[in-house]
Amino acid sequence: MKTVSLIGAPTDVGASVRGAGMGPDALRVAGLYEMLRGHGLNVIDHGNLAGPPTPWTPPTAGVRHLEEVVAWNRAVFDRVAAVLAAGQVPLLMGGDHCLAIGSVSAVARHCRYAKKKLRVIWLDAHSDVNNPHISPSGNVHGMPVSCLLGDGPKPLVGWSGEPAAITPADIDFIGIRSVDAHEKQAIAQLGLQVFDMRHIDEHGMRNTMLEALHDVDEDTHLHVSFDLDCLDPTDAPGVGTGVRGGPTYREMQLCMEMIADTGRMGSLDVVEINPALDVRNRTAELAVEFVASLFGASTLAR
Ligand code: 6HN
Ligand code: MN
Ligand code: MN
Ligand code: MN
Repeated sequence: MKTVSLIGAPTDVGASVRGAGMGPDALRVAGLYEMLRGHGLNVIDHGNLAGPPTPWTPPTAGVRHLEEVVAWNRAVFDRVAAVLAAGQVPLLMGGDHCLAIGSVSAVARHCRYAKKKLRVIWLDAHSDVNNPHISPSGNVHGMPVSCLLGDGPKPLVGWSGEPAAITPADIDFIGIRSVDAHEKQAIAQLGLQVFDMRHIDEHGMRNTMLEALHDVDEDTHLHVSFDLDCLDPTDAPGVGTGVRGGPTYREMQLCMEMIADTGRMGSLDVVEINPALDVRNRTAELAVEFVASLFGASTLAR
């Protein structure tokens, strides 16, 4: 039986809006553990990782809270690596999206040893491909993809044991609708596969996901990095950087179901839930519904 390991990382260190640090408990209150158990999975809740408080200082050399971001990601990296080594599926409960640096780096290292092909699906309103030279905010939750591609603040690069944890061909973005001016250039230069909302409008979620998943095979480890602001803020108000015009509830469910159908999801981040901005824990409850679908809880037996 598959074992899913829940790892809480209660921090908003990579953001400028406070509150994402309460995400892990919001997911627990919404019944994440019980839902996974109910679907026949073994579940271990490892509790919350520890790390420094967020200092709320302005950016230095284009980056905010670098030292603290490194400390939190180090804790995430170590725990995700241990969970993968034990043959379990790590489910990182953020926290803000900067934590994907630690989790995806650990997954990339694991895939190299296990001789697996890593594919990353980035579900987000944002492309998160800023770096300190181009970021308008200095917030590291807008930079994780660059760090993973080998272009970020030095202390956040190279953790997988290679100069870059992933190559541009290894990652597909779904739901994007907020891209900063210099990020647009980076996307074009790197040739990143960005399925933005315009693409989903024109081709539908089904065709979009067929394209995004086309090269997933039995040797693939699929990592899903799920930023809750991918959803429309009317459905998911509890996020710090919401952008209107997201996929509908059913489009998002189809996206999750098609990922589940591959049978290759080996690790997952659930990030950017901000309970301080939420309405009666609606966003965490929605996250639990979508995670259920990612683990195969479709309407009919298939
Ligand atoms: N997130 N592009 C903006 C920035 O500050 O770099 C927003 C980033 C949001 C990041 O939601 O994970
Ligand atoms: Mn993000
Ligand atoms: Mn986002
Ligand atoms: Mn692709």
